[in-house]
Amino acid sequence: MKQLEGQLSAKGLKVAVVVSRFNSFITKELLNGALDCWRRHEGDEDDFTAVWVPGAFELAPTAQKAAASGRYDAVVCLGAVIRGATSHFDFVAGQAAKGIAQVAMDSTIPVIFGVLTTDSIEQAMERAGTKAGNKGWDAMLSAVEMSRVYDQLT
Ligand code: INI
Repeated sequence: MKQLEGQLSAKGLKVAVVVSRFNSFITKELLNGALDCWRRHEGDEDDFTAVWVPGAFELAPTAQKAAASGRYDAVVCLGAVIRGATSHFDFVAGQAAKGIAQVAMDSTIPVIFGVLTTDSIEQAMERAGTKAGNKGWDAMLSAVEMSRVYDQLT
């Protein structure tokens, strides 16, 4: 049996992290988690670019441009859509997920979904570095792994 899997080393990789300003008290923590994961997996801080956008709705089109630029080995999208904070939660969350999935399908590099969609601020805080871990950290680990998988498939 042949098996293929991605190594968890970011050595020599370049990443763009598209991060939304909306709910920035949460997304800043997701970004910190992503950077921590990058550093702990041999990534160079100079090869980590954060791209700030207004909200989750803007993540997909910006990720598409970053992926198409040819400058990065992976793109990570970070955001927080909180039901209690918006009457159009389903629209914003759904569009972000659909848009990022579409960009991921159309790109030659991995495009990773690191968007929290929660019912409450408390649930978002739990996933941004408190009791349920840090979704930004997890998203970056997926980016490193998937970049190494794609390396072997192309
Ligand atoms: N953007 C978010 O990232 N999270 C939210 O919870 C949110 N709410 O509540 O509406 C949100 N809205 C802004 C949206 O993403 C766009 O930035 C805005 O509509 C401009 O296109």
